[in-house]
Amino acid sequence: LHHANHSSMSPEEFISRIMEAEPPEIYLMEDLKKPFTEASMMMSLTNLADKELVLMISWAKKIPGFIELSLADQIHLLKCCWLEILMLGLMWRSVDYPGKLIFSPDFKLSREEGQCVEGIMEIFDMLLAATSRFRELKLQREEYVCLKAMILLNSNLCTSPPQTAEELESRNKLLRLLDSVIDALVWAISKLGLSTQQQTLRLGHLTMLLSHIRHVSNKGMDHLSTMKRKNVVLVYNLLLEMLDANTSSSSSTQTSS
Ligand code: AOE
Repeated sequence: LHHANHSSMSPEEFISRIMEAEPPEIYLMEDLKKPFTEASMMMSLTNLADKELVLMISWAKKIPGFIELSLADQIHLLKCCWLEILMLGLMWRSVDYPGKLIFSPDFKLSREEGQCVEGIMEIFDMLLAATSRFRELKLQREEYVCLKAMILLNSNLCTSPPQTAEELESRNKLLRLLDSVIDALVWAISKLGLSTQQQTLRLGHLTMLLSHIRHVSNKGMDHLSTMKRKNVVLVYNLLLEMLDANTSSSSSTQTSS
């Protein structure tokens, strides 16, 4: 049987669906040899990110409406925002630990430990600063899951305009999906017992934080490219395979699991 179309879903229902889509906690499961070297720390970070990216693909597919987008859009969205999504997740895990980055329950780093990797402390500081901002705002789990879905669905929007009828259809679906996520975030904020004006301000503050996350992600990308990692292509093929496996952009009769 088909899942209900996301546009016929209440914001409450939509949020509960994206809450269920949340990936499980990931453990690095490595013997961290301290003190770290540049190579060992980058290796651990990369191993963690590899595991997270696999789960990120399954997460995206569980967002109501995502697999109804064209495969090209699905891939493009994930390619654009994967580091932002990882970073927001990191901030969420770290929000109760001032001064620490909780990459995983068994891999926590302080800014000083970043000293061994050239250029990483600067990124750590930006991540810690954005995390403090979420702490000040007392970010709620419902809001967090909405923001993460917003990052995914918004990442594509200002790129090349749709050319074909199919691209246009996917773009329209994407816009309606973004509406649903914004409605869901507004609903989540309305549950907090704030005045109407305070609700509006909170929505503003939360969405403005997304531009900081984009900024830190761009800085992180620059940093990563100076670290010259080679197997990016490998991850891309994995992405294609995983998205293509259980998805069709043309057939509306296909059932999804
Ligand atoms: C942030 C959050 C998190 O959970 C893990 C990591 C690990 C590495 C960290 C990064 C982070 C924060 C910023 C850091 C970075 C290392 C250096 C940088 C500290 O300053 C990220 C490790 C990234 C490993 C690269 C993996 C290749 C990814 C390729 C993706 C791709 O090509 N496609 C097509 C997208 C796939 C989408 C699913």
